[in-house]
Amino acid sequence: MTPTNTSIIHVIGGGSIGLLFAGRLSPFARVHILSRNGDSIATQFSIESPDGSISTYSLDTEHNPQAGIDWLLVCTKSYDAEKAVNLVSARLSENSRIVLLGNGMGYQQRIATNHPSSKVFVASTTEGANRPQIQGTQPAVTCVRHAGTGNTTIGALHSPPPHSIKQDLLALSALLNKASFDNAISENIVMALWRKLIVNCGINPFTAILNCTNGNILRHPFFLTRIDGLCNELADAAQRAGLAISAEECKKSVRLVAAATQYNRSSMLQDVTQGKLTEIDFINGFICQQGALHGQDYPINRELTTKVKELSPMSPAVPQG
Ligand code: KPL
Repeated sequence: MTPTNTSIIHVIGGGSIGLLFAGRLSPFARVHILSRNGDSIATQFSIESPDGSISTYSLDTEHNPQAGIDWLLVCTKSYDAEKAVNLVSARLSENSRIVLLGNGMGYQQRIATNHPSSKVFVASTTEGANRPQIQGTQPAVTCVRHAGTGNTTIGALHSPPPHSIKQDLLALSALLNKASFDNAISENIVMALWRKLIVNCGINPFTAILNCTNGNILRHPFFLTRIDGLCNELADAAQRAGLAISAEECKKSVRLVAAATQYNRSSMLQDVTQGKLTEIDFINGFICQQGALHGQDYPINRELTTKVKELSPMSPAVPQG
């Protein structure tokens, strides 16, 4: 069944990425946005494309807010994802597909374990979206800026995926194509998540600590004196998880993405400047947790985690395992 006409997509997490996906999917599927307490909310917002054109979207509340959920797109911050899925757990069944579209690692497997009867998918995206900081009177309609076109890798957390899950992945990919999201299906989404995690570990904390855009970290002594050691630690952690990647490859990916997104303010820098909790526990903090499982200390990841935590409000305790 394609998620186009008969299915409904519920998007939980109304941040920039959530609204970007909700808006762009809405001409091709029925889309509802769920609030932080799980209620369906009517939402009007506009999306400014990278070419400057603006599209406006108006999504209604759902008619039957108790009905089962077909597709749940979880676009919250990593530390809110488990809570968000739990909020609607009474509406989930063996027919539900949960798609986790967030940064970092650690929570995806816990959600799959805690919701064994639902099908759990992961979407790792490099689409860049933010809310423009507007001085003075705020506009009546929320505006999301689609800052940079990226690509989205999707995959299932079930290994090996049964036939029905492969069909779901094809359907999801077809829907993303319709909405012009460049995407690919990965047979090994966990390794794809690791690759994205390595990039986030090498960019996000530096931008937050140095208060600069992604490209500007590349010349900074704080970055230059740590990147080799950091990449040794990242390669070690990734290799222990089964990803054959060298420290040199980690460094190349970090440098490449930082240069390609040089004018971006990373999600972590945005969180720090807006006084929000960061996702550090699910990025460099996750690497430290992985090290602890193997009796391995990763001092540079530990230092970056500590420094970022000093910049943002207290993080809630992260469940281990
Ligand atoms: O994913 C990102 C983020 O900001 O979280 C990068 C790739 C670093 C782009 O800014």
